[in-house]
Amino acid sequence: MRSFIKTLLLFSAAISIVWLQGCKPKGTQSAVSGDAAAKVYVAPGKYDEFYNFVSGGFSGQMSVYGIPSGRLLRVIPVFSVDPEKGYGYSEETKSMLNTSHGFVPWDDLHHIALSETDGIQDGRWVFANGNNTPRIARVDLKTFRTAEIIEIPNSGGNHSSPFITENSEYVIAGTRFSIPMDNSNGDVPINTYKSNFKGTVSFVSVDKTSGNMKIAFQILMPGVNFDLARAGKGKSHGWMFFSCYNSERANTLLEQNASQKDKDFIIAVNWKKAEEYLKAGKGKKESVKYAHNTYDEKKHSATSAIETEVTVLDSKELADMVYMMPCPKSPHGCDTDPSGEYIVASGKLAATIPVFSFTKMLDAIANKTFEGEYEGIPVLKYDAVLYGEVKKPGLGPLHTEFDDKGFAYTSFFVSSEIVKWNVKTLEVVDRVPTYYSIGHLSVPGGPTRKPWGKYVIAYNKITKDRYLPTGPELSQSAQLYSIEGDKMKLLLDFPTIGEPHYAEAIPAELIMKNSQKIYKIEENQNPFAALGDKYARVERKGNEVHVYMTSIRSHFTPDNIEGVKMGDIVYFHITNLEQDWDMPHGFAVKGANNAELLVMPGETQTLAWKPERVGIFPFYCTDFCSALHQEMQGYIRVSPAGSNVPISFGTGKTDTTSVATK
Ligand code: K7E
Ligand code: CUA
Repeated sequence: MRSFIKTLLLFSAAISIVWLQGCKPKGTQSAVSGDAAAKVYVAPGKYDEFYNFVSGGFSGQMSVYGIPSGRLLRVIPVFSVDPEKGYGYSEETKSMLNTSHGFVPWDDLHHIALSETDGIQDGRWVFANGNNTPRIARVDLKTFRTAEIIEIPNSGGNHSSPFITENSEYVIAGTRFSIPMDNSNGDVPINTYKSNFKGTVSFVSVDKTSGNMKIAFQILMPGVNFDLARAGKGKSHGWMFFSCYNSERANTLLEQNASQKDKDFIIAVNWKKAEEYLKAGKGKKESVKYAHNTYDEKKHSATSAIETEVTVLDSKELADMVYMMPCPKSPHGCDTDPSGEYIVASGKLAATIPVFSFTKMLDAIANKTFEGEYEGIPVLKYDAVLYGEVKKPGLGPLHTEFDDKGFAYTSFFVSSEIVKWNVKTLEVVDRVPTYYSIGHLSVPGGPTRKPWGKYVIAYNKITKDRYLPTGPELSQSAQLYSIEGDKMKLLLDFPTIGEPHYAEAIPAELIMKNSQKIYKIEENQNPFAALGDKYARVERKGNEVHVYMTSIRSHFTPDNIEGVKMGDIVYFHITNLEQDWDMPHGFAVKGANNAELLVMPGETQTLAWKPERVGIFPFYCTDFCSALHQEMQGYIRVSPAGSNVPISFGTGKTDTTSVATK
């Protein structure tokens, strides 16, 4: 044991030299086999086999690629405003980005979780975390739009999130930074970390039908840093496994101070037990403040509510709910295999990959094989819960995914490689270099009970010389490998948007069959909709001017508007009357301190504009919609404050006396 620690220390010293940069794999030639091109070639007009949902990191968005082609299909705005789509700019979408801190137009999105039924991807929703201002978003895969965002209270840095249980009962979030709880006096010296700072993990329930999220309960935890997690599956369904670091509970220079101990923990949470405690009334209601934003597809608008209470279960007080498994050196990834028996922990500074056994863990709990306590929580004996260690796997293991044949694939940031090993025998069977410094990796279905296999995709932090240079910032990138044979084979590089962290891939047919083509105009309940040209109109309400405008190939109704005065706020409510797939219209007005609107068929969206000078302002359609798209334009006249120009409007006529109101 001691020599193990010694090796570890020597090893981590070696690692820390290359830690910041990662090292270039040996032989950086990209040996691509002859048939690689054929394997990724998706002929024009043909579809990809998988959708790949890729986190955008500090772009705050999620992007969607086709696999195997690597073609970018869409960027879904989630936590950051997106002028391309008007997300966060239109009146209808602004409140999606509301938080208890006010409007927060950006976040850092790391992890993706596709919804599951019976531990198999079901293609209904994809969840994502906002790291900075703790939030979880749900994207509806019928529309590829963000449908809901819930803020997480008692949390600082929502990194360990969102991780989904096998029937999407919960998406789970652990706080990266421990902090004083929201309802306590937060004005404390930072060096009182050990007494005042706490961690939480949050269980956010997902409604089976609507997908609506709700914070069911939180568990109060010791003040460590939660990093990643996976739900148990199959036999371990009902458990959740979190990696954590900084068990030293340092509050400064974590680089050194949080790497003192030779072991941190994998924290096992029995959430079925937590549910029992919750039912038995063992939770404490705490007053907090968090935003819960939902997008209504009929009203085409978001509403934001501030919630004021959560129920907290205390891990110190409630027995048999939380256990700790010692884990070498700052674990990062924490992954469960398809059977649910094995829990793979990747210590960033460790020389081996420990694989824990769920069965042994239950035995150790039953036999009280504890080596002590950590903050009132039983710590299980390492040897009692360990299934075995993958020896000499590589440098800096981060994350592990699984295929359908009993193999695991672990990413190694420092040695820039993917290592394939046998889950049962723990033998390394293959390794391939990645270019360069891989973070997460993804096998289609890799985190579920039923991996689809076929490919592993590397998401790399550094690209160096792989693409044409683009100034100081180079593209981040993904690399696609075939895992069909015994040996992994590099097939393709493709650039990604933002910094990719986690991603999930899912067979295309699970999603494309449900893809929505239009919003039905007769179902449009936006209070500002004009459901036909005859309802188009302009109304003054004090200093607000409401323009109820329709768009259809290739004109706006109305397209000439007068009677707006300085000091007014103009609301352009645009209803797209089209009922054809792929027929959005855009809307932009000169000088607006805003973005465009991009309005889908049957939808209504609103742009607010405060004119800042007198004159004639053109507006036009931004999305090339027909041969006469360029003719799809109009003018709005702004007169001085106090002018007596009356409100008037029209398209091709000036008689606006008979206008229906909806
Ligand atoms: Cu490893 Cu934030 Cu999942 Cu990035 S994290 S790599
Ligand atoms: Cu409508 Cu271009």
